[in-house]
Amino acid sequence: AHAFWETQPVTQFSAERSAPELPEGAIQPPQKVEDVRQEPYKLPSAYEWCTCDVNDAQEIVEVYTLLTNNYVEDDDNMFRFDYSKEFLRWALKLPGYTSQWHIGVRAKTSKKLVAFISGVPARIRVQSAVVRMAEINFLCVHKKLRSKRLAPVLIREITRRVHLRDTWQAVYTAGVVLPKPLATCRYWHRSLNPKKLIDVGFSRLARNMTMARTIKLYKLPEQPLSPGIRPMHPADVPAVTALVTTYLQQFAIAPVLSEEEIAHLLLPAAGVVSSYVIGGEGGRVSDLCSFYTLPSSIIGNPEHSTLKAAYSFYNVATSVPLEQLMTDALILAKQDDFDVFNALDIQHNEAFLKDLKFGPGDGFLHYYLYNWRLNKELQPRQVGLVML
Ligand code: MYA
Ligand code: JJ1
Repeated sequence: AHAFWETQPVTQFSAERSAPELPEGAIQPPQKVEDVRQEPYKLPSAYEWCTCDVNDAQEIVEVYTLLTNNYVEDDDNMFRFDYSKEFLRWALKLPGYTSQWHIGVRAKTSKKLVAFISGVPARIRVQSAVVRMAEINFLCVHKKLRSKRLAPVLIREITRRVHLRDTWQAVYTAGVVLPKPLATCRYWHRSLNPKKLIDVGFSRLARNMTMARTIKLYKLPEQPLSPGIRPMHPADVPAVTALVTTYLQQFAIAPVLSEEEIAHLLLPAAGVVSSYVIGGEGGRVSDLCSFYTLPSSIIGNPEHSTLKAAYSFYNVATSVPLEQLMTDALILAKQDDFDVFNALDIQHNEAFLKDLKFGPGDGFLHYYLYNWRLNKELQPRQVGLVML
């Protein structure tokens, strides 16, 4: 059923390879870098490989345009992720990144970009092992080139280029089921602008509810509840790194983040990422909440062209209840004109989702590891890693 994935070092669905007596860890031993295949994989003759320079103003527009027109949609094809250029640059330029892992496919004659896949370096702790990995994201094949087995070629090529950097494992997420999810998580949604969400078909008026009652139900205070909550500053990086590091230790899978990575991922960037802290003036930061900006195009709506969504990122509460901290995240997102606040049921999110009036979405996110085996599927609450 999976002609490609059956050939890859991933946990298979079949009983044989998921037998619990097999050891946890690498499925295949690392090769020698000098033994890694030197030639790129073969593409159909009308296409050629390119590396995309995300620092180049024109090349980032090409990646943006491919994704904005061809990337992930919901099950009913009503919404499509619309990652901004600034966001893509941020997500692809993580400390230690290489443009060798920002891989495009162009049509030879027109030079049009028709496919893309990316990787960024990360250290991921899986239970007690800290493993150097590539985080793979933004796999996309133009709609007109679908079902021609181009995706396996892109995956093989990025695998080769990751191997050339002496890296033998990867982590990725997808909305589709592949062999074999490490964890299956659900999206939850908190309406901030219920009228627009209903108008565009993102949500529906509940039975026995009027629009006026719905608007009242989702109303939030104008100002955050926690005195002193403020945007994170560069001076907070060491304290936030310490806070996040301790927090992430409790999960079965989580990133190990350096100060440099925390600075890159969490320092506020307009239209990309928002982070707020409590405490820290000369002392230690006690709490952190953060979310990233990922709008979706609304497909074929004459009134509204985009849905402005905030996605929960890393949140740590120590001086206030988590529910209060996340209420502040909702208030701050509302102040910034977001229409909806999205979160997965990972981390400690289950503890506040229902009380803060999030509702379950129709989308799931499956987490996967390449060339790393675990004996047991994880519960969403054991997942600490957020992929962009
Ligand atoms: S997840 C987001 C993926 N992107 C989208 O969903 C955007 C919209 N869709 C598309 O652009 C295309 O439909 C894609 C497939 C490109 C997804 N992950 O070329 P095909 C398998 C992995 O004929 P197309 C993200 O970015 C499928 O099961 N495999 O199909 C993380 C089948 O294999 P098999 C997928 O529809 C990506 C084969 O591809 C996915 O034209 C992580 C069919 O190929 C998927 N999301 O193109 C990638 N969807 O026959 C893996 C389909 O076996 C990284 N397929 O069932 C692995 C680690 C690599 C590094 C390792 C280093 C050590
Ligand atoms: O956004 C999603 N679903 C929405 C819209 C559904 C439209 C019809 N299909 C949804 N809305 C209900 C909200 C409602 C608000 C009030 C309270 C009750 C709930 O459920 C879904 C997630 O739920 N999104 C997707 O399906 C997009 C794809 C998700 C997979 C992402 C893969 C990422 C890959 C790369 O890393």
